[in-house]
Amino acid sequence: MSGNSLSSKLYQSACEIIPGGVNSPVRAFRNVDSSPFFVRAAKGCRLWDVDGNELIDYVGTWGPAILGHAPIPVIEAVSEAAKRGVSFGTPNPFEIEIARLIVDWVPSVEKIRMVNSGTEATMSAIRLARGFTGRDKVIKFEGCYHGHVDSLLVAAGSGALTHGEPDSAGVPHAFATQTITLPFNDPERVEQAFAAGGDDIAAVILEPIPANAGLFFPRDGYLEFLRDITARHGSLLIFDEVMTGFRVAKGGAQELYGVMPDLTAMGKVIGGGLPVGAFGGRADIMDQLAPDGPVYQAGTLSGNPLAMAAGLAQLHEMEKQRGWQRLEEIGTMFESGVREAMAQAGCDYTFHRVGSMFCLFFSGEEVFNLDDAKAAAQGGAFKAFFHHCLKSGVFLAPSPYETGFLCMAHAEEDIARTIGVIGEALAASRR
Ligand code: KE4
Repeated sequence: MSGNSLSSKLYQSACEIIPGGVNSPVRAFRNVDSSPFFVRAAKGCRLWDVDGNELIDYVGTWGPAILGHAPIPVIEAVSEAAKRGVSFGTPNPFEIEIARLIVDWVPSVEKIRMVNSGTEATMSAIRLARGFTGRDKVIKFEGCYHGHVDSLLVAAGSGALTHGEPDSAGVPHAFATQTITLPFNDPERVEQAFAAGGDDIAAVILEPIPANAGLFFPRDGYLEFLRDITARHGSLLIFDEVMTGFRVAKGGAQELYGVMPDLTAMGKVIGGGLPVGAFGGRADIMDQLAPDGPVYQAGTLSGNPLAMAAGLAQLHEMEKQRGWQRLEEIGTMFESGVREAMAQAGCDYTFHRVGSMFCLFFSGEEVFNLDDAKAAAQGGAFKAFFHHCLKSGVFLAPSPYETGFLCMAHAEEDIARTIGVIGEALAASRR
């Protein structure tokens, strides 16, 4: 972005009154030593910035835009709902409809409560797990990001990792002592933690497919191991499916791997781009929530009719278009193109994909945890790659510690053009 662009002028103004000029740190482009462009409009798989530049978008507003931007069914549903009022502060029929859909689609969910962000979803699930078990400690994994919940901003991924602050200031030491942070994909360390204090571990929370330190996968049997050890110790297993939910499969990662958590945090796709999160799971646990139970949790705009209408329209459209099958077709095409470009560039790269989620590590070494991902992110190759792609009209997440998203609006010609740009960027990074 040139210094005299409108985006740069807007960013200067933003920095005067908004911390870092952004309302969420990852948008600041700090990890790629740049500053953000401002978007005027988005449609399908494209963004247009305020200077008129057109970009093929693989950030997808960090996951919600699974149909692409401004899909007609969502726009129509929100417009219609808005004519009848935008918030009531009383229950509305949409809340039951989306709750029923989620209960039907997500294998382990018997009851659900809507909230307004992924952070609220994981925060509430943790409090509920502590209230249900009467225990305090929580196990999380290095590199997994669960939103900016005080007790989970420890060795966190995403923006915390991007900005090198995996342990945020402002979190009392007392909070952090209740969080046990372990490397992902290391069963022995989990066994040791439970041996040392299993009777005080309320829950184990994880992204079943970690996607906030780049994208990597649970080793064979790892999720089943976590399911077994938590059940044996009376601890709850919480899947944070804010990103994987309704994306890697209709029923999320728990459907893909056939492992049933006790609680699931959700968000992003279920809001159709509007502010929504949700948490749900076993009815006997969820019934501990106020007003029936002792665990308090609330929200002025939880179940907001516009957000519910947007989420319902998006989810129904995905089902109608057999979206998960189509996204696998698009993903397969994208992956074969990227792998061919990597081979032609003759470089050491590792490419991970599950469905419509992907990540390119700039290292030939396999990536199974945060340390591997950090090692792969060394050397600054990502920054040059990112900027080459952006200048060529392809917008990837501005950090090596994020995941890319394909959407239903990425057509063959978009993929072909993107692969050409990626090939040029990989070749340039070799020169
Ligand atoms: P929100 O509070 O941002 O809605 O959700 C937090 C969250 C929880 N769990 C997982 C697995 C997540 O990926 C997220 C948020 N994801 C980041 C992108 N890696 C949001 C982008 C941002 O922070 O601006």
